[in-house]
Amino acid sequence: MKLWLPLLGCALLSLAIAKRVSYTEFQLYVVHPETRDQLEKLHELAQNVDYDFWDAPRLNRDVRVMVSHYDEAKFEQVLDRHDITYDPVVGNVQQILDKERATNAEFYKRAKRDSNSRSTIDFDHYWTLDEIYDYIEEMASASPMVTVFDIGTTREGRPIKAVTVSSNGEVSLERPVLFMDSGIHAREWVGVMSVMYMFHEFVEHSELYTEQLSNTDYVIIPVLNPDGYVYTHEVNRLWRKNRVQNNLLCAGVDLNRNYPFSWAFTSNACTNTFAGTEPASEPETKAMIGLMDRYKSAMTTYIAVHTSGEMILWPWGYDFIHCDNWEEHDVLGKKARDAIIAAGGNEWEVGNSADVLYKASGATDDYAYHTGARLAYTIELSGGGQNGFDLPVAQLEKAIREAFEIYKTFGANAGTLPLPTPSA
Ligand code: 0X9
Ligand code: ZN
Repeated sequence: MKLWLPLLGCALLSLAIAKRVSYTEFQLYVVHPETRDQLEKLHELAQNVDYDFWDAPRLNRDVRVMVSHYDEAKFEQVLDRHDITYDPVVGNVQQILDKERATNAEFYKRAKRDSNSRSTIDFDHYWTLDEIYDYIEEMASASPMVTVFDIGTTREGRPIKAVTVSSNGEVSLERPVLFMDSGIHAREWVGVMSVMYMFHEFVEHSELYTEQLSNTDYVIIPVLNPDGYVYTHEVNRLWRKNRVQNNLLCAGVDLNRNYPFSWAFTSNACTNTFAGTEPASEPETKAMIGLMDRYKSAMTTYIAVHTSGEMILWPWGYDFIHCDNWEEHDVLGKKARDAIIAAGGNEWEVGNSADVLYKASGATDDYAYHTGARLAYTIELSGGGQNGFDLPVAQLEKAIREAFEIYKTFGANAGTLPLPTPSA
């Protein structure tokens, strides 16, 4: 049997390259843990590669889990044994993905037809990596506020691009910087779109945002995992990690477990949260660390943009420890939450990352806080309910406008903060 494994690996690999991954044979469950024991059990199941948890298990919350039809009976048996209630909500996950793809393709075609020489700038469809890169480059040529540069190259040879926005032109390091990234998790498209929306508003309608732009500079990595992002557009919509080939069977490091602060070893390279072979093993991580190093003397605020769950989370995330200035984080987080409510959104949860969500080591937020950002948040935007990461495009604009309320609140605040004191 052993001899066949490499062959099987190669076969799977070439299949993955050639063909779009299909989720016809996958079932989506909504599971509802009601006791500590049940919660514990779900945390344990989340480590199993056969079950794709779309949400972190939380008490008395709906948790979406995708399971192949092959593993269904086994999964239901475990849930029954622990009296965990569940509903099988979608029998064929591919149907959701197809619907999103069709609408997206339709918008894409229309946008291409309508635009003459301009890049696509509608928020009615999910942008491809090329669209994102074309747009920021175009803005860099058109606006003195914008600078674009490459901060590294991925394993598959794509550039990782950063873009800065400053009403002074260049980021001088003499005034506060708000540093942010999205797309570290490939499938979390809504986050990327929200950042592109902010960029678009700040650059093309800058006169409306003097409070945000007059004393704050922005350093943005719109897609921190370009290989993964392209892979979600072209092959597997539900891919999360980067695309490094770990071994014959499994690819991908979870870049949000790869940072060299409180990095924790994980043994199974096939899991969705594989942390890499060592801290900062990945080129995307190295690129981001380099960029943060360059701006850290002015970085007052950091935002990691993710989906989903409607949460504003503050450090630490690697353990149940509140960071020193957690109250300052909490007050500002709640201000952003109020702005979302005023704009017609839900009441988001604001709190400590480990308490509200779960403990996770080696993430960007803890790294940024450790590096000297006075305020460091992870935000989890609105998701698509039973559609998972496929928020229908009809709801996209609402979700990105809500995120924009956070960016405006944090952006205005960032400019009022003193520059970090250099560490000895
Ligand atoms: O698990 C993650 O990386 C983030 N959630 S997601 O569902 N988008 O994958 C949360 C990271 C929170 N930060 C820390 N725990 N440090
Ligand atoms: Zn994420």
